[in-house]
Amino acid sequence: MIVDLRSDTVTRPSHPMLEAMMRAEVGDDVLGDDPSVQQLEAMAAQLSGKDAALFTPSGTMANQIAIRCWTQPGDEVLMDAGAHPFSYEAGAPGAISGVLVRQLPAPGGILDPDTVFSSIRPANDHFAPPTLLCIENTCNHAGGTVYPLETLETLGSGAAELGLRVHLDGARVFNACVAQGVDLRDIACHADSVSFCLSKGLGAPVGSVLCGPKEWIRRARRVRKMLGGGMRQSGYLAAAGIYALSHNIARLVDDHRRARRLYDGLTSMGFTSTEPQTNILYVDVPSARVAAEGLAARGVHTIATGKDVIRLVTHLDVDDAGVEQALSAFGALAERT
Ligand code: TLP
Repeated sequence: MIVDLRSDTVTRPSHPMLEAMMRAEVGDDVLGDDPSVQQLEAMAAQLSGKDAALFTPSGTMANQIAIRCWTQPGDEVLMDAGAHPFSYEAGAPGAISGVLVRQLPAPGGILDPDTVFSSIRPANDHFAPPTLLCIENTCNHAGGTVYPLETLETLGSGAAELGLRVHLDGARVFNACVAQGVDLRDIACHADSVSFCLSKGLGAPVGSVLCGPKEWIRRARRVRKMLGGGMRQSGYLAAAGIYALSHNIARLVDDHRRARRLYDGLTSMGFTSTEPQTNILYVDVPSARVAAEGLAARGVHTIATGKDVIRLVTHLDVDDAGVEQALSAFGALAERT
């Protein structure tokens, strides 16, 4: 059996999801008449507590539209140095929005409000004006870590006082919701805009949603068009998203439980790993490329994210048997090293 732990992006639509896609009523979303896309956007707005929402082809596009719509060229955008929009989006903030990214340290993936606010310089013609703070929840590069709600509150209210907008990259925000037992709106209320991915742990094949104020989303729609993200019968994809939001949120606890089982098994074999708060682990191995090849030979796919680190991500296509298979592949690796 193949156990694909490379990312939660690898999930395939289930049969019921495919059936929902086949039954979808569609129109032409660029012409504004796709009922399924409209339904998904209304659902996302309602879940996030924002006025409006926009269906995008990817989380990357959602983040970059947010940056573009909250800033002017020459502005400064603050984020964790390892944050996705800066570290994994191909230089897009500079290329698409002409902004400077101020990279902040974020131990454990969590920005410290004092660090953020003390890095903000007073208005002065020498300085790029800071206008946007990006927060990633859960934080991918730190191992799916979850922002405490009080920290989000402090960051959100402090940013507002200083005149900064807040965009929450919530690619995996539902993992945070489930881990904390809260609704999306309890997290999203601390940000001006929030994006979340349907194509990760929620199991849809494609798509993300960007949520925010009504007039701002109208502009975001235009920027999506500019970037080539206007889609036509995208209702088929939106139907997968509606299915995902209706059926696949609560079950994320299973992914968290399996990540914990992986952690317990790996640490008992002597491996060191980040302790999962949600569905991601970074495991230290002597040579990541060789380790990943050895695991793959046993049907366990992982990603070498550094010279001596591999990432494991649990998701709805990895069951308990898959986790045990992964642990025995690591067992064989431990014997070899
Ligand atoms: N992350 C991917 C890779 O790009 C690293 C993954 O496998 O984890 N924000 C966050 C926090 C993300 O982790 C990702 C994808 C995105 C945004 C972008 O989403 P997509 O892949 O839909 O553009």
